[in-house]
Amino acid sequence: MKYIDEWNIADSGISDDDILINGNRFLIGNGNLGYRGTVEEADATHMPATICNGLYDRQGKKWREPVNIPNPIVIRLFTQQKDLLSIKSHNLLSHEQRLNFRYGIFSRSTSWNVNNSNIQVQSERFLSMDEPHHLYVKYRVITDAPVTLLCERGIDGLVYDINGPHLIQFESDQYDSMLQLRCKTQEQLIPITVISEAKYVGGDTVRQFEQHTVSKVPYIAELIKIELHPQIPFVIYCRSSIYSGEESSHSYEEDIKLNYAWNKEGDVLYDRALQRHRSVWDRLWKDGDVIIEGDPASQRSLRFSLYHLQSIAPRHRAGLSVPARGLSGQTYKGAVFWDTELFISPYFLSTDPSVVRNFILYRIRTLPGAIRKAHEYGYLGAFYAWESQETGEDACSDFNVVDVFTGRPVRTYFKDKQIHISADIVYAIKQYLSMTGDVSILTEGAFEVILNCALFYFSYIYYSPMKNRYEVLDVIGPDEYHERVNNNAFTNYMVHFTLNTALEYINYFSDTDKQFLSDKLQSTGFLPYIPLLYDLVSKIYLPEPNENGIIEQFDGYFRLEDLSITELKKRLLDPKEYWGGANGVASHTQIIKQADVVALLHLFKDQFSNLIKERNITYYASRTEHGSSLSASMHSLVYCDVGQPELAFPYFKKTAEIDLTGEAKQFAGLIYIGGTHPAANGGSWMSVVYGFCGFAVKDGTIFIKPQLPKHWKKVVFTSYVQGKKYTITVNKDGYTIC
Ligand code: IFM
Repeated sequence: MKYIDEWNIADSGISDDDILINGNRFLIGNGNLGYRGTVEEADATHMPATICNGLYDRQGKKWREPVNIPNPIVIRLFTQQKDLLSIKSHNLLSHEQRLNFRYGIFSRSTSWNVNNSNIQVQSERFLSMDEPHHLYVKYRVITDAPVTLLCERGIDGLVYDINGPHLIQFESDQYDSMLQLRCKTQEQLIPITVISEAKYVGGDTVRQFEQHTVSKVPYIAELIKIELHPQIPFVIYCRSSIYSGEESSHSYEEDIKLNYAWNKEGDVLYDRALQRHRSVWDRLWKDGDVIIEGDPASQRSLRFSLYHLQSIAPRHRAGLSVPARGLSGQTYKGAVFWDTELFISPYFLSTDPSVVRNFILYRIRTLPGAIRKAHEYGYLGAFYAWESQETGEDACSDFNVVDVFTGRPVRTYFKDKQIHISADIVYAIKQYLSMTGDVSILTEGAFEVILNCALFYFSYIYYSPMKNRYEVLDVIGPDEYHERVNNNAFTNYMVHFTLNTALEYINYFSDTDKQFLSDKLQSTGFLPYIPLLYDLVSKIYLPEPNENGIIEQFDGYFRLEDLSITELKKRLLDPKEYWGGANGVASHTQIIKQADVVALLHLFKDQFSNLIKERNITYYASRTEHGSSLSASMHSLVYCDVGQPELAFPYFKKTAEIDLTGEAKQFAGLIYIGGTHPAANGGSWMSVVYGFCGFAVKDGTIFIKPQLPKHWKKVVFTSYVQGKKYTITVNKDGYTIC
């Protein structure tokens, strides 16, 4: 990996591993679509992917997952002998691909030796931030000696799928330079239309079109014969359009009209589209950038993280959220986890609260699915999907990992027992309300979400008459290695928080809109439980620190074997074996997967003293594998909170660099889990703004507690609070807010 400057990275790797990792690193996206950073000649083995936010499919009994749309930008060059010029060709001279993450522009420069002439391809592409359905490519070929090449430009329906194939009923069409590939998803027959249009600009180049379609559906392409003259470039300006569902149903005649314009002046239209795209990015960075002075590497990795967040933010359609691996592929079934609410939302809450509003609308829209899930388990209210797709049904399977020794699926209880998910959503709603004051979201459905989540916990928790307290039994906390534990401190505090929040907004509506309150209490079935709410709030068990100041992660945790991670690793028989579940090496020890008590200390930082936070982070940090990308940021936040920014710094680096270095876990058991890490990206912003700058908002007032790492000089960031924009500058000794 080459770091060119603070907005540009490059890589020249061509191995299979490089191709896989670069697919994520060089990803471009516009909130609607994500397109992996693969080269134009890629076939399915490079795992190119075009992912459309919110579009899922199921093949047979396999996992539902995002649909990988037919690859809209296949451009392949062949010699006259029909040898493909690819990054895998023996005659490759050089290859480098770049990402400009200021503007979400992928580019590549590759050269080959063909019969002693040096052929160079330079291309650039962007997924328009201005037009959610359009992907633009400029592909330029130049040579230093006369040469004849064949060029194939097409749309490829043969794509890589984890659990596919997902696409059926292919049809293709060609009109002039416009190619169309239409198909449907297997499960719900959702129509997909992919269009590719090209304007060819050749200067003095003589082109002989052999315009015909390669009709072996699902691939459609146009073949061109190009006579290249030295130093006279041949350029393809390509516009791809991708539509699914109702958006697919535009008229072919209309497409033809648009294509007429593209044929005529595609080069000019390309430049205009690029300009518009860049101005949207300029606008996004105005509020969304964070400046770090004194540490170019941190500046770069933070910006790279923010780039990834911006390029997956669903701004084009109401009620969409962000999958845990963004729009980088099919990993984790493209599902929305708690990552959105607790790790991704904070960034947008400060820089563009409308995005968080959309996340909440998504949870409002999927509330019926959460109510169904609660019902299926015999509970009341809303038990949100651990892995949520477009309807809120839980996509999480009963068997999330595979035993490497037997090849058998392992029963995991993530979906059944990570009940904190409902509370995480309530937590995010509360943050949104406190930061924006936008109470309208409550009457648009968020109040019902809160009531239903509280109701779910009513029906989940148990009263212990002996202890005269309510307990939360049989759960999984954030640390997924220890399943089905009792009184996970994180979960108990979150349940308490939810009940309190329900109470707060019941009181709010009791003062402001009694009719609305009464309607909602009736319709949600909450009314009979109001008296219980007070009892629950006051008697729920909130684990306290022990005599050493440590909060036990769950009942009995301290009795588990206490050993170091190094010792535990020595017990592994296979590097890919799963550490958790019934038989995992970590399950019967105090080694945990990710921040758990530490996450609790961050979320409820005002409820614990510095001493308690210090003791707990010291205790748990050494027992945490950080097997989840959600872990490092929480550690950096709590280390900052206790005034130890130098200890926080390596955790910040880890979370901020995850998608730059690509050094993240690629497998859980035998299951591929690679892709981008939006939660870690959001975590890097939190580490800087909440952590090193000590930014907090209480009752509409901004608080700053600067504790920058020694080598940082200054941080500048933006935050909206109650609709007003503030620019905050933090340096070693102080800060300004204006
Ligand atoms: O939500 C996380 C979970 O906490 C750990 N496993 C991966 C999920 C998606 O990022």
